[in-house]
Amino acid sequence: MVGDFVDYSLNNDGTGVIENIHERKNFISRKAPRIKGAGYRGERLEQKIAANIDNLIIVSSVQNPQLNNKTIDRFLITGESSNVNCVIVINKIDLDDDNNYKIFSNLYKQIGYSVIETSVKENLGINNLKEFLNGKISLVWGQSGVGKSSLLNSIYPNLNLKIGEISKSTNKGKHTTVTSILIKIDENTFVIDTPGIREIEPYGITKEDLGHYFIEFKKYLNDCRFNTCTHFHEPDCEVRKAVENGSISNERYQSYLNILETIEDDINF
Ligand SMILES: Nc1nc2c(ncn2[C@@H]2O[C@H](COP(=O)(O)OP(=O)(O)OP(=O)(O)O)[C@@H](O)[C@H]2O)c(=O)[nH]1
Ligand SMILES: [Mg+2]
Ligand SMILES: [Zn+2]
Repeated sequence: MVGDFVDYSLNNDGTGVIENIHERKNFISRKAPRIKGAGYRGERLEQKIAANIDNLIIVSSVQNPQLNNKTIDRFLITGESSNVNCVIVINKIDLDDDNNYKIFSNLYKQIGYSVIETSVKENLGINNLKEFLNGKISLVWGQSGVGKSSLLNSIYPNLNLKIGEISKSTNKGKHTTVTSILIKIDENTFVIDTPGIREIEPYGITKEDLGHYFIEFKKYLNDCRFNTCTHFHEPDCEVRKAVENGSISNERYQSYLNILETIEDDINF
């Protein structure tokens, strides 16, 4: 897996053989995309993305493709469930004259996340993002076309990563980056550019656990009447009370319900 520490032996011809993979501190994965013809209930395997990550840099863009907070939430719970520090990047702020994206950056800041607003085009927020990458191993993840490779090129001008166009008909990217690569910046700094993905479905998360990965829910979880509470229909649910009195944002709660609904009871693992 990208990011693994391995022992290997080197052959005379320059090829090598991996002999041992060191224990992983963590790894990020998602459900593999649906296979055509397998049907809705077809088996969904785990697709492992990268291991030993310090930062999950979740990149979205205000337009082309349009910002979707429910998608950001899915990336967030993937990171939270793997114990990785999550950082939210909102790119292409030059495309939003009315600054509507501020509603979402404020929402996530309020919850306690680091949110970095950037524009590659107007060179905004680039140094700010660079500081988060310094001395760390960071996985840069998001949908196709949000500007992952552009941001890395702009932070590290020597990289020359391939940049793609945005489709005029769908306003989405064209899957320009095709494989995940780990790039060494200096002795202590590594970044992983990844191919943009179409959908993000977290892997291996149970209905009972989901609430733990919405970090602002945590302080209410122990006070629900049932310890198996899924914060949906159960009586005396402290999470629902917090939504009703405004302590938890309704946007986030709707996002929670939306993900809860997609977790299959029986074939999740
Ligand atoms: N207006 C604007 N366009 C940007 C910005 N950042 C990137 N773009 C454009 O967005 C398009 C896609 O950029 P990429 O860097 O290839 O996106 P990506 O996320 O790496 O896409 P994949 O490799 O397909 O996952 C390119 O046309 C970039 O020029 C920005 O801040 N503002
Ligand atoms: Mg790319
Ligand atoms: Zn509850």
